[in-house]
Amino acid sequence: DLHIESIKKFSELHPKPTELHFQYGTAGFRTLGSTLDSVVFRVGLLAGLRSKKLDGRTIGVMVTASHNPEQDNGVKLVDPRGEMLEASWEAYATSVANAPTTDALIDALQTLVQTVKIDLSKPAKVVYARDTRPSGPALISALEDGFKALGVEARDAGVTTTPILHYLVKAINTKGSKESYGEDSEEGYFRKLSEAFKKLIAGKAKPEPLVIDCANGVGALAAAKFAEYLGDTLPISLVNTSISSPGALNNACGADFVKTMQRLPSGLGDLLKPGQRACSLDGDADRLMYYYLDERGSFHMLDGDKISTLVATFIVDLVRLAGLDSEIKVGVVQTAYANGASTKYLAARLPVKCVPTGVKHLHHAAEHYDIGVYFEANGHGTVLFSQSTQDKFAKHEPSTPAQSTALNHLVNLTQLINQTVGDALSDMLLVEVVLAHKSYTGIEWNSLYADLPNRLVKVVVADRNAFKTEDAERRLVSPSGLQARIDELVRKYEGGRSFVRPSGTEDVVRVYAEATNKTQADELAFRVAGLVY
Ligand code: 16G
Ligand code: ZN
Repeated sequence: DLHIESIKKFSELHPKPTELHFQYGTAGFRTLGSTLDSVVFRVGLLAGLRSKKLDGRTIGVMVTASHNPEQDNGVKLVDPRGEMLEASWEAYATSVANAPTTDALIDALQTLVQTVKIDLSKPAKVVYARDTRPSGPALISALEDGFKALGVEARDAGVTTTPILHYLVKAINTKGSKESYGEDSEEGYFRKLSEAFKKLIAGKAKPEPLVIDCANGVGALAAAKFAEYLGDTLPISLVNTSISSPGALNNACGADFVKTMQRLPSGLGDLLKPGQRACSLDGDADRLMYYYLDERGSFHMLDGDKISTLVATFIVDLVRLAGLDSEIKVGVVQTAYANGASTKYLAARLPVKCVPTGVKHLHHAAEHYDIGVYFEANGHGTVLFSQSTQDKFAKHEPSTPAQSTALNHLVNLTQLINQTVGDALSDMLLVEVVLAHKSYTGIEWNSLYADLPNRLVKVVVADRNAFKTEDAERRLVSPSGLQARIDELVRKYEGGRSFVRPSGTEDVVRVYAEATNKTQADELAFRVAGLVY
């Protein structure tokens, strides 16, 4: 049964704040950490039920608010293969989180059990972790109360990155099978990735040190541990590692700051020599931004689109060199935020698809390719190798030494890349591999194509739900008439492109614009914002 008495007892300790409404969105539940106690407790119950529904396979729970300010927190569920929670459960999660009282909570849970036909006699297993936020420990206790209330067998993965938690979920669920994803521990993750990295860069010139901005978050802990496994194969220097200084997390640093402000994070100014590459992680280490300063001290950003083009073209070349290009097709997935110049560069070389914002959309679209490369411009992304592609790698008999080398590289890439979700540390090693193979500095990488100047603004509106989009968020269907007025404006700008979409994580509408020069891009963005307001 549902352990109703025990759920009631624990639920009384975690009452829902009456005035608040919570929504399981693109990033799970995310808001002020101090308001999330009841939500996280209930997510503990949900995770247990999700596991029972999936025959006792292990579900992941991550407590993080990623790049958000330190006072925010959040919680999301990870499905057994290390992927985002299945979309249909987002609505169940929302209704369970919003049940106003303990009795209403019991009702919501019972409805869920009946609707999706959960066999309550099945075991429930969960693995959970948190980032470094000060509100984390208390929220973890609430989560554990949820586990106790339902009798969940729970494993505490401690303080770790979001992508490592995703890795653990997949490793636990594939343990002992022929699809084993690796040892189910943080050490297993570091060992797997560092071994693949060492094979991939064997014989390549040793790069100059890489400076990593850890956003004063959990990435600092993971990167420091990783450094021990990487040894001198990749000299790194960590900055913004103050995980316990109040207010430091994501403050003027980290991947989101760099992408949004298009400038150097604090703490790096004096460290970088001209041309030396550096990168920023975000608060839970699932986003990555590269950049460098040129001789004149100007900042150049290498964002998710630049990573995507670098990686996709490298993989296409390897597939061809391995003699597999007639059997294995590489494709790229982007969102409307991808810089128009990146789309043009990629589309001249391989299939490119545009999907709505949010990792789950990109991930699912990438699964349709033999090898699917997906990155959001904000630096979140990964590469997926389909099972049949991996089988082809295993069976293929190379006919020349060059083919054999390329094939080995591809196999090692499947080990280096965290295929469950975007992973800043794994992506960073991937970028380093490509740069080493191509003997590129950041400057050569950046010169593959020139970004179109662009501008992103947010607009506070009375009701963002009034904004509905189509064509992968590139066009508005409502409010009616607005898209036609945007089109009319865009036509006046050379190389102009603009779109408007409601945010999935903030109560605002976002306006993106690009044009052939910066002034025009800014002006277009503000004029479109003027139409929205
Ligand atoms: C979340 C998404 C990210 C997306 C962003 C857009 C996940 C894990 N994260 O952070 O992919 O780019 O939301 O935010 O799906 P927005 O809807 O507020 O623009
Ligand atoms: Zn993140």
